[in-house]
Amino acid sequence: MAGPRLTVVLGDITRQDVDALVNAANSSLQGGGGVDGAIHRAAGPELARAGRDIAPCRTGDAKATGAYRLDPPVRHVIHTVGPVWHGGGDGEREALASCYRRCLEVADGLGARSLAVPAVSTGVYGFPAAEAARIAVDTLRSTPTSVTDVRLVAFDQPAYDVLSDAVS
Ligand code: AR6
Repeated sequence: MAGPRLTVVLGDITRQDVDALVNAANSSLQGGGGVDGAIHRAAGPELARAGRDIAPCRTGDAKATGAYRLDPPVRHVIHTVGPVWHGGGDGEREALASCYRRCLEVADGLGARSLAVPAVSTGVYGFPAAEAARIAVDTLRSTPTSVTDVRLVAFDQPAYDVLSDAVS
C-alpha cells in the first residue's frame, strides 16, 4: 500500500471536510484546552460522554468515538494522547510516533479514508514543533494504511511553516 497523500493546511481542525478528525486529547477523554477544547465544543457534550465510556487512553494510544454535532462528512473523532515533553529522554519520540501509527490503525478499523490531524503534543505538552512535524510525517508515510488523504492542520503560520518543511 502506498502511503497517504499529506497536505498541510492552515486553519481550524473542526472545519475540515474529512471522514475523521484526530484529537490531541488527554487520558481522560473528557476534553480540555487547545484543539481538544475546540473539538469538544464543536461536537457537543455527547463527545465527553462517549469519551468517558472508553477512557482511559494511554499515552501513545488512540481510541475512536462518534463525531456527534460536527458537520458532515466528519463521522469519527480519533482521540490520541501525545507525550508530555520532558526533554526527550523519556521515550517522547517513540510515544509520538506511536500516536500517529495508532491513529492510522484505528482509522483503518473504521473504514475512514481521509483524516485531519493536529500537531499532537506541540501545544500544552511542549514537544518541539519541528521535531514533532518530522516524526508525524515520517510515521504517516511509513505506516501501511488504507487511509488515502491526511490533512496536517496548522493553527498558526509558524506551525504551517514547520509542517510544510517536514512534508517537502
Ligand atoms: N485546530 C487545529 N489546531 C489547533 C486548534 C484548532 N482548533 N487549537 C489548537 N491547535 P494542544 P497538546 C493546535 O495544546 O500539546 C489539552 O488540554 C495548537 O496550536 O491542543 O497535545 C488536552 O486536553 C498546537 O499546535 O495539544 C491535553 O491535556 C496543537 O494544536 C493537552 O492539551 C496541539 O496543541 C494536550 O496537549
